[in-house]
Amino acid sequence: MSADLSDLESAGAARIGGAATLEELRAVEAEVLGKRSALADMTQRLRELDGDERRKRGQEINEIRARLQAAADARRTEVEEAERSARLGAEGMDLTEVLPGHGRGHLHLVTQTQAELEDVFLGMGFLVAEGPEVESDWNNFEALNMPPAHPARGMWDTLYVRLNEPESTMLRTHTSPVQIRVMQSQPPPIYIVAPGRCYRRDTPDARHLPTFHQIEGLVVDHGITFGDLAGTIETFTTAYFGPAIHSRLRPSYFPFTEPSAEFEVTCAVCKGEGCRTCSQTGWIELGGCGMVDPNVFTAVGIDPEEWTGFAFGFGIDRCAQVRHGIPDMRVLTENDIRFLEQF
Ligand code: 2U9
Repeated sequence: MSADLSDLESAGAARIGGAATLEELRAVEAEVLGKRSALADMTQRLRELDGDERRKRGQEINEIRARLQAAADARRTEVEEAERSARLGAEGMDLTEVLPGHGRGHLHLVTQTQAELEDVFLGMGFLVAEGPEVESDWNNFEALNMPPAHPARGMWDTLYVRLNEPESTMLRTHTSPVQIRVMQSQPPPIYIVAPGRCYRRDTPDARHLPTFHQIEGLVVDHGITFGDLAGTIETFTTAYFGPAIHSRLRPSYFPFTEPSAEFEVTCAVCKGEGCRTCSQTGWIELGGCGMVDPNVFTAVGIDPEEWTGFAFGFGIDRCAQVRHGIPDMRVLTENDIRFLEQF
């Protein structure tokens, strides 16, 4: 090939390769391959040559045109792809923004507390059981030794649901119906905790929420005693709050346990010294517990002469409040990011 054609081809290929946008490429194509290009001019001048030389040079020009056209087509594909990715990058939405693990967003303190409590009880050999938040009167009250119109029902201000007979269906006031369902569906031995959301017709204040979270435990086995209950409460307390925190029991009353007790833990604020939070007692009330009443066993078809058991219950929100020293529980429902970000 003659030197002028070879220079023309390499110059044209360099121009095509350097085109950065589709618009630039269109202009370069017209300049290198168009009617007013040097290549077109050379084609015009072929007629000045004669015979064999004209044929040979004409063939070379055609080959160069074909190679430059192929180079231009290949470059177009590259530039189109680059422009498309740039456009997608610019227009794309970052949907990962609120996913945990990206440094932004995390589980709510109450959810974290529930998971930690479940871990503690799983470590002690309990299983986690769950049930519905809309419950029957029988599961929520009657099976728990509270027949209709029993005065103890007044301990729970109940939100009823307009379904079936009036006052037969409700938002559960505690997670105890989960234990009723478990006892009806499997024989002892039973070692379970039931965490979940509960509802009461209450006015919110610093220590109460009308929608709150509870975790209740139930053990049914041969020869279970009040000593097993006290030991379980103490083991859980030190595992969750740390070795400086202990528990104690005081006599109380619940319709579904006999005997019943309230359990208190060392005040986390003053470590038992006595302060305003614990009214100078050094103790904070956390929940209730007791030996399962034989009437409850009879209601679910478990023989109270053969089996004994204990149960306990406490608020998950209250647990988070005690451990983190939160003065007013209402912040747990307000979704103020300045509060939530601290945990
Ligand atoms: C069955 C039998 C017995 C669970 C118990 C308590 C005492 C208790 C409350 C404390 C504060 C819940 O968060 S709270 O409102 N709980 O005092 N709960 S004994 O007794 C049961 C449960 C299920 C079948």
